[in-house]
Amino acid sequence: MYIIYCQKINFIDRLLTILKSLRMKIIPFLIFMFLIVKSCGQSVETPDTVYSGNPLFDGWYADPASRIYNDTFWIFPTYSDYFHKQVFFDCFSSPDLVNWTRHERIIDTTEVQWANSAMWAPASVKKDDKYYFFFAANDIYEGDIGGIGVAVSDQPEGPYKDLLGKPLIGEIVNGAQPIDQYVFLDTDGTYYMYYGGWGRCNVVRLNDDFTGLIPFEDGTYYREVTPENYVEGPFMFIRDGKYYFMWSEGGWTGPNYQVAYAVSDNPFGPFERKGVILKQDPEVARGAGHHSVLEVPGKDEYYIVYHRRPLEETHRNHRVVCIERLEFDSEGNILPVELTFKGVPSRTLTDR
Ligand code: FUB
Repeated sequence: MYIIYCQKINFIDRLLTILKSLRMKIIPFLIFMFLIVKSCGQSVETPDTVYSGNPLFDGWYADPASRIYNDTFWIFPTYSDYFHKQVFFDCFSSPDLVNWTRHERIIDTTEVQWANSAMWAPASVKKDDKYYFFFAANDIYEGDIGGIGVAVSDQPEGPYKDLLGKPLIGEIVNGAQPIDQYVFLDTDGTYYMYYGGWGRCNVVRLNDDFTGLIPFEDGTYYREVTPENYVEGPFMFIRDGKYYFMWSEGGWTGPNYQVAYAVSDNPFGPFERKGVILKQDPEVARGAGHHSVLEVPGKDEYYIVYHRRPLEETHRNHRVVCIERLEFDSEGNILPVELTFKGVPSRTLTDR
């Protein structure tokens, strides 16, 4: 009897010790996981995770410029219809990449006197508490009026006022159609604008209030930086001190539109093409291209926002705006992006 009693006590003792040691391990582990999740600002993906879905919002939109302003995600796209109907811009905001609010007609051709149609491919920049909205208009050819314009507002959702009453760039230089501008802030505080269609890309330096250009050291205003296979839609960002230059190639009305990139140690290149990272998936969508990259400040967390053509659509302007994660390998190469219908997990910025 006494032996059985002792064995029981022993067993309970051992059980308690095991439970104690488990608690010692589990609690720090749970705290560690909690901190990881918190530092990422996003929830761990579980069966309950809410995803953005793709497309991100209803309507035919393309060429999405994406930004983070005041802990909110913003997308400024082209309204994708016949050129003569492209006489305004809407934009979209979201606190979490899932719920999007449409802000209608943030600027239109009644405000921009020199624009009559084909208002395309915005770029957005916040500077000194003002929001600048760069756009192209009129799909110009040699001798036409139009090109790249700039407008300003006190808030991201406008309304925007035409800053100049005329285009900022209204001529064709180095064979580049003045469209598809991207405004890039370099680490030394210089604002560069990359732009160009028709397979040619220029970079210019913007002056302080974005009312004009300033020359480079050699006195020239335009520098051609066209990489191999470039068509349009340039984009630039810096990661780990490297300049990632990206662009769209192929024809925007067709299935083979795609995004490629190059890396350099400076904003002027040379930009040697590294390869394609975004393209059609016959199971999901065609013509994936004209993107922008969203970087969550202070995190190594990137998203690619782009447009694509639903498989069942044949209309050349039927393009929709989508999002995916943009990821890198250990050497800094961008990994090929998978087109999805589920998009990315909900993510707020207030708990960054
Ligand atoms: O949306 C009009 C044009 O289509 C853009 O300027 C090009 O980049 C292409 O996406």
